[in-house]
Amino acid sequence: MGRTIYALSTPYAKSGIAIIRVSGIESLKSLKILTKKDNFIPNKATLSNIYVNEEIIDNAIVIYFKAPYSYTGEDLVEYHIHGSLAVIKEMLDALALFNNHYIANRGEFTQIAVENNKLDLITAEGILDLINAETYQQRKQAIRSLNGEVESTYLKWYEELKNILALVEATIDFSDQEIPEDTFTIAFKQIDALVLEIKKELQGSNKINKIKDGITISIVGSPNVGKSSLINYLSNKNVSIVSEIAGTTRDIVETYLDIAGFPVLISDTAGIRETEEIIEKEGIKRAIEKAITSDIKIVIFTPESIVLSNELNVVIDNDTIFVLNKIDLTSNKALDVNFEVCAISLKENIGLDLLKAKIEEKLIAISGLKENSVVLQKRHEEILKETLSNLENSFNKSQDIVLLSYYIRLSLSSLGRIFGNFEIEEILGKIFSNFCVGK
Ligand SMILES: Nc1nc2c(ncn2[C@@H]2O[C@H](COP(=O)(O)OP(=O)(O)OP(=O)(O)O)[C@@H](O)[C@H]2O)c(=O)[nH]1
Ligand SMILES: [Mg+2]
Repeated sequence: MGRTIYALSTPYAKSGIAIIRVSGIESLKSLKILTKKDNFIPNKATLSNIYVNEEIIDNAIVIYFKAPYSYTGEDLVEYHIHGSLAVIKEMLDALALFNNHYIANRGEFTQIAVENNKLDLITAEGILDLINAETYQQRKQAIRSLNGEVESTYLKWYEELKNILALVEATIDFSDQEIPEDTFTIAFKQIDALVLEIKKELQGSNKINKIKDGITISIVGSPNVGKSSLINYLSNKNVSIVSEIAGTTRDIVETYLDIAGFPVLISDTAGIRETEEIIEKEGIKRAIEKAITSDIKIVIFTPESIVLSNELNVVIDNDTIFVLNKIDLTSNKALDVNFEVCAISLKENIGLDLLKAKIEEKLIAISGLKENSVVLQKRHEEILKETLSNLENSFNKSQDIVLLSYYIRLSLSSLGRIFGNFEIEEILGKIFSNFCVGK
């Protein structure tokens, strides 16, 4: 007999309502005992007392979902109890005492749902992403995989590969006769197109993965130009010390931000100048290293110092935003520079909305959002890379039709793993261990 599992599906914290889910063949039995009621109509919410040791511990809404019409496909009961830490604890303790009731492992509800074909693997992975999404853009990405957008692309490729295989294998069957000349040509053309598509998807995903992992921005420039003032303004916090003394910031000061739904890690750095001071020197070295490795660089000048020092020149690339701060100090708005500059005053609040719009524009460009790419799961990425290498192998073995079909078969079987076609047990454990308990 299968296990009956239970878990708190909401956070273990004081809240209005907490939900405990119980899934498995004995879930109805424990429900009846806990409520002292016998008749439960599936899918119907019922207000009921919960009894533990003859004592009423809560008044809760309970819902019984009859197999197979539940999230897991098993009999499933939801207890919507009051979110008191005492009630939650007593409920969990009471459930633990029932026969064959076990606390659920991470993601076990969803794993059972996949095993019972209530969900496919790719959708389950999308659910995991959705739960982990912290910003608007991350949530949007997750919903795309939940809606089957990713899956339909994979399915299309799978079908195409099957057709190519059919074409090639049909030729093998006639191998004692003359192999039609154009079989190879057609097959290679189709494989070539598929290889290109998969490569494009992988490249797009590399870019857009930043939506998942976070985009890094660093603020660099000479001392005293307003770098720390800018990080404080953007983060709306006093993260970095601001002073009129040049060389205030030495260490890298970092903070997490949500800019237009993008997860961003932004760094304030030491002002770059010639110095013999050993600590400042180290700070400047770190500032340059940080800037070079950041996705976006914000380089700040002031009207009195619009020069690109050699050190700053090193960090500049296509993803650099040039900012001219302290324009309140000058009446001369005409700038003698050959690059686009965003003129602002952090003191007088001038041009800041434009700067923010510029940063957003860069975030969109850098994240591949425009190309409509999709964030690929690491698992999918690995499978696609393997499929690609098998497909590319098939090119190399082009002279031999039997080898060609062998590599197409290999490609098919690697791609098939995306849908969980093979080695299901092995991958299930890996995926679901990232879920939270109760899901
Ligand atoms: N007039 C004017 N002063 C500003 C503006 N922005 C910042 N400041 C002042 O400029 C000084 C330096 O600002 P910070 O933000 O500490 O400059 P920084 O680039 O971090 O300097 P270091 O850490 O020394 O490299 C402070 O006194 C700020 O108040 C501005 O737009 N206009
Ligand atoms: Mg500073």
